[in-house]
Amino acid sequence: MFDKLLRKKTTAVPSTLQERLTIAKEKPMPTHVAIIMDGNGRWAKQRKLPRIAGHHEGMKTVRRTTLFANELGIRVLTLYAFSTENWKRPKREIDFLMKLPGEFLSTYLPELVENNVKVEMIGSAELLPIHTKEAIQKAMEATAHNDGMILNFAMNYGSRFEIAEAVKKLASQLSENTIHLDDLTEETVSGAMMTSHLPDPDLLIRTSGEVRLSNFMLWQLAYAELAFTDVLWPDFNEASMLGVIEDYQKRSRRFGSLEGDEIK
Ligand code: V07
Repeated sequence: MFDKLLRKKTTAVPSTLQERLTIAKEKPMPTHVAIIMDGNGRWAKQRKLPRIAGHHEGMKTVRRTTLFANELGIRVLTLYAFSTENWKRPKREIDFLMKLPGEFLSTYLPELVENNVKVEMIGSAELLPIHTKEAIQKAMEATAHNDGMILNFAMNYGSRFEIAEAVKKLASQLSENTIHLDDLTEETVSGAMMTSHLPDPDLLIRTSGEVRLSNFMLWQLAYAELAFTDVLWPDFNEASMLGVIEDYQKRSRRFGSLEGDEIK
C-alpha cells in the first residue's frame, strides 16, 4: 500500500552537481573549513613524476577549492600549506615549496581580488625566505579591504608552538599585572592564539586517507566535525568537496536535533 511512498524515499535519484549544489546551499553551511592537503607526493608517484609535480598540481587544487568554497558561502577557509615539521624535507623540495606562494599569487591574485577574497596567514613568517614573505605580504595588502571569504594559509605553522606562544604571551601579561590569574579562561586563551579574530573551524577535512591531526589547530578543532577522504589532494575537486559538505550537513542536522544522545 505504501509502496510508492517508500520507493520515493529509498531510491537514490541521480542528481547533477548543479542540483546537489543548490540543495546544499539551502542547508546550514560550515562557517570555517580547515583542510590538511595531503597526498601530493603520492599523486606524483602514481604517475612516475617527481614529488614537486604533485605539489604544483596541489596548488591548482588550492585555487579550485578556494573558488568553490567561496561559491558555497563558506566564510573562512584555512589551508595547511607548510608545517613546522616540513623543514625536515630535502632542501630542494623546501625551495620548491617556498616558491609556490609567489607563483600562486602572481597567477591568481587578480581572481582572488575579483572574488572579494581576503588573504591571511597563520604561523611564523620569520623563518620563511624573503621572497615568500614578500609574496604573501603583497597579497595580504592587496586584499586587506576585501570583506568576502578569508583564505587563511597556515605557513610554517605548528599547533603546539602556537599554544606555547599563547602561554608565553599570557604569562608575560600576568607578570606585568595587565591580567589577573582569574582572567585565564578558555576565551582569553583563544584570544592569545593566532586565530583570535576567527571563529573555530566547524569542519576539518584531511585528504589522502591519513587519519591524524598532525599538530594542526589542536585547540581550535575541539568541537569540529572531522572528515577524512581517500582522495589525494590534487584529485580533490568540486564533487569531492560537495560530498564532504553533504556529509557534514547530515551530521550537523542530527546533532542539531539531538536525535540520539550525542555529546558536543
Ligand atoms: C603549497 C600546494 C598545495 C598542497 C600542499 C603543499 C604544496 C598554495 C600556497 C600558498 C601559500 C601562501 C599564499 C598563497 C599560496 C602554498 C606552500 C605549498 C608552501 F599566500 N599552495 N601551496 N604554499 N602547496
